[in-house]
Amino acid sequence: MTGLLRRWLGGGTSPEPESAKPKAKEYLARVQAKIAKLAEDFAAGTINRAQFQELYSHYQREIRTIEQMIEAGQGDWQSAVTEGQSVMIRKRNLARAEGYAVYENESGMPLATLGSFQIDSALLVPMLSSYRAATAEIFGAGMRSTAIEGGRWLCFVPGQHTTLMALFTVEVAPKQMEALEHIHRVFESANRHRLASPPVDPTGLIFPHEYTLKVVIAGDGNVGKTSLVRRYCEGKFESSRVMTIGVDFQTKVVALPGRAVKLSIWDVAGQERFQSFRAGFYRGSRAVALVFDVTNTESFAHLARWREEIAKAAKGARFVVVGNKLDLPRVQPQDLAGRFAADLGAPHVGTSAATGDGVPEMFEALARLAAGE
Ligand SMILES: Nc1nc2c(ncn2[C@@H]2O[C@H](COP(=O)(O)OP(=O)(O)O)[C@@H](O)[C@H]2O)c(=O)[nH]1
Ligand SMILES: [Mg+2]
Repeated sequence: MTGLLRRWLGGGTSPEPESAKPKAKEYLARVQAKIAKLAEDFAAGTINRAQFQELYSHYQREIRTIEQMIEAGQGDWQSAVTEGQSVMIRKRNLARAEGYAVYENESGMPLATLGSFQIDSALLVPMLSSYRAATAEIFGAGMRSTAIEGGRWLCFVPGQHTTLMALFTVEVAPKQMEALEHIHRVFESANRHRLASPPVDPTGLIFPHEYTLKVVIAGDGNVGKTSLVRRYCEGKFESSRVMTIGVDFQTKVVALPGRAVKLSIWDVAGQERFQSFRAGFYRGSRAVALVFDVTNTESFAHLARWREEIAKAAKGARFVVVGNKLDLPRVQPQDLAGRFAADLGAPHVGTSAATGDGVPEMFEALARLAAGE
């Protein structure tokens, strides 16, 4: 309890209306309880330092503001209350996994990367080997994490055959690190036969994920749906492609904060003539990308119809609005798309399947929505 608060709760000569006082007192006590809970959360490792620090100062600020308003005799202290903001602070400071990389201990070579693991290998390789030398000495030292350039954090999870490295946007909370350790343990045990007989063929490995979530890529024909999926799943782009007939689907493990989920990505043909059997494909989807082509206003105008058709078949599906072909001169005004997305409560992402810009963001948004984050 702060000195100010104690002074205030202890009585004193506050000039505010008597009725406001017990309520304010009650509210301040609730904030104090939240601070106590915050300390518990940090001690339990469920939040990181940035989350603790900012939430703590948020609560302190709130207490101080209310106290000052009460002292000044302002009855409307409730207007200063910002409940709900703490959720935003927690979210803003949550460490998000940008990507994972699995290195083979024996050869020091990368076996696989998931998500975007953009880190200079001139930095990485010496770090990895000095890290491995250190853990060999301090047996059982377990996982480590370290700050790297740009405020990002790199986590190391040593295993028998491989080392998992995970790149996070900010410092991770201990619980997230535990989750990583768990993922890696499952990875090593599931792949132990392949890992034990080098050279390891990375294509034969399986990557643990929590569950498979179905997502759908919808929108008119020719907006670039198939190209976006190809770019994300196969890392390539072909400028001339045969139009999609019917439906295609691919799966891909996506890195989310401290965990991985597998998306099964359904690419629905945009052609009107297939509408009769489209409904079936929407069923069970958790998140949907409504894709339009920024050089084609009609493709944007049709999104409302796509949304309606999908909402009927997949109740509760969430949406992300995607403007593709950003590498070309834009015709569809950006603010209209932004407003359309905001009305749906949907994120709005700009992409280019041709250059790859925005593509990971699009699929991560889908994964987060599908996972219910
Ligand atoms: N310049 C450019 N062309 C694209 C992009 N995405 C797709 N295309 C092209 O647009 C056409 C239609 O793409 P496709 O993926 O088949 O569209 P879909 O019918 O929605 O699946 C193809 O010729 C692609 O090469 C992009 O981001 N930029
Ligand atoms: Mg297609």
